[in-house]
Amino acid sequence: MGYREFLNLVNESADKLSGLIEQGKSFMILCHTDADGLSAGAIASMLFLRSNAKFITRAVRSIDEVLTSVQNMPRDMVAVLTDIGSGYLEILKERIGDRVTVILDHHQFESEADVPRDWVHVNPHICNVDGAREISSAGIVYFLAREINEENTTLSTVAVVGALGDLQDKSSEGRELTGLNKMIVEDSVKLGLLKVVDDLLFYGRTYRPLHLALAMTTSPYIPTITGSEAHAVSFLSSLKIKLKEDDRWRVFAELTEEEKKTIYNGLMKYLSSLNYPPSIVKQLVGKVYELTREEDWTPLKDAREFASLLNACAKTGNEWVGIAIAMGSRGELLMQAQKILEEYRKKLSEVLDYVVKRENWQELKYIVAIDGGTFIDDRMVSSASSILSSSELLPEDKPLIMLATVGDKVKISARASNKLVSRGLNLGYVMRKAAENVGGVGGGHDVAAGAEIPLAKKTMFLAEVDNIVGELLKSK
Ligand SMILES: [Mn+2]
Repeated sequence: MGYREFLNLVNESADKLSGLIEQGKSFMILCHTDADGLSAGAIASMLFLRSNAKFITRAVRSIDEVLTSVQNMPRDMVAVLTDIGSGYLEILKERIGDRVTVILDHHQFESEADVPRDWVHVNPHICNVDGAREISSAGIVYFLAREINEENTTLSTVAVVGALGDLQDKSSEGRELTGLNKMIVEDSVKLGLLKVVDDLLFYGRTYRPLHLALAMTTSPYIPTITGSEAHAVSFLSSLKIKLKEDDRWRVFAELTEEEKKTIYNGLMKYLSSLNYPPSIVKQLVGKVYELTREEDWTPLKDAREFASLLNACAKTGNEWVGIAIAMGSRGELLMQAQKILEEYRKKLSEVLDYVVKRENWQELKYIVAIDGGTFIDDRMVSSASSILSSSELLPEDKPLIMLATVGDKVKISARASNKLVSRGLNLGYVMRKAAENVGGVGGGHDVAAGAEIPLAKKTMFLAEVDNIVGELLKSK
């Protein structure tokens, strides 16, 4: 809980970054391709834009892309890595140690000793702040941007979106952002940009017809209803919930407490009748984060849905659309993003429908592995595993290891319950060690991590993971 130390680190780093801006340096922002990464990249872009600094922004999927980008850029340019980098300090030092680099990341790192003296490294773990739950990379960049120019407090909503994109609300009772994230929420509320409401977390609670709100909600994923308007309609009708008032579609915000209870309990019954854990429904209760200045009918109104939209852009090669929207673009570009989100939703529910059938689940002694092979797009494994893990569909006592094959490589995404973490599991460590042992790379957070390994080593890798997980759980 070193919030003060963290904010001090932010202040010092803001001074260093301002120094670089004053020297007239130009910057290359390299942001990771997910909702938090794009949010972080967008806030960094606005920071440089408002500081009149020259910059370009590029989304990167792997550390290899970071290295090639840096090695190919002009020598006097400064690379700013957001939401990627901390897990690879040793490689970065070895390959680009001679160039001043800024790393703004919340993933776990091995040793701070690997950071060259003239680099800027802002990471909550340096100050014992939990980077998996209390602050996202977008939040780190936000604090830095706020320190450099107060005008950047308007970007607080984007930092909230980034944190929700990384499911940082998941660990608290009742889906709420806590820790440093809560300070960002407060900035946003003070400016009148954000409204926080206790409710059921259906996307579009104030403006979307009930059945659409139900079908479009992906956090949590509700088996057979998420992604299916038809199923949502028949479910609501079976509960005798009126979808229309006269000729107008009703919305969640106008339902009586009684009706909300009926839906909540109805979902529990429905899920257990299909043999899914009814506790999924608990994930539907919490704080709704509403962006007051966004138009109704857009996916930007609800911060969780905004995050889904950025994630969709990130995972379909449309990163620039997401970054531009997070920077404030609307109009034509927003229409385009909505289409991207629609298509991505369809694809994702196909993947999830396939996965929840458990046909390709493989239970080892300490882990559950789901091998998507080439059926699951490697860019979707992290989203699919996040959604699965937020939906309580996994055994509580085993972490999920999800795999997808791309060419001669396997992309892995791992998720664990908070309960397992409290018993000593750290997936960031597990992914790094197991990947290293088979000639790959890996790392991340204690609850969520990833790796990339050679295809030929898949079985060996899973055995390694099973082993290391078992050791960690036994040692405590
Ligand atoms: Mn992140």
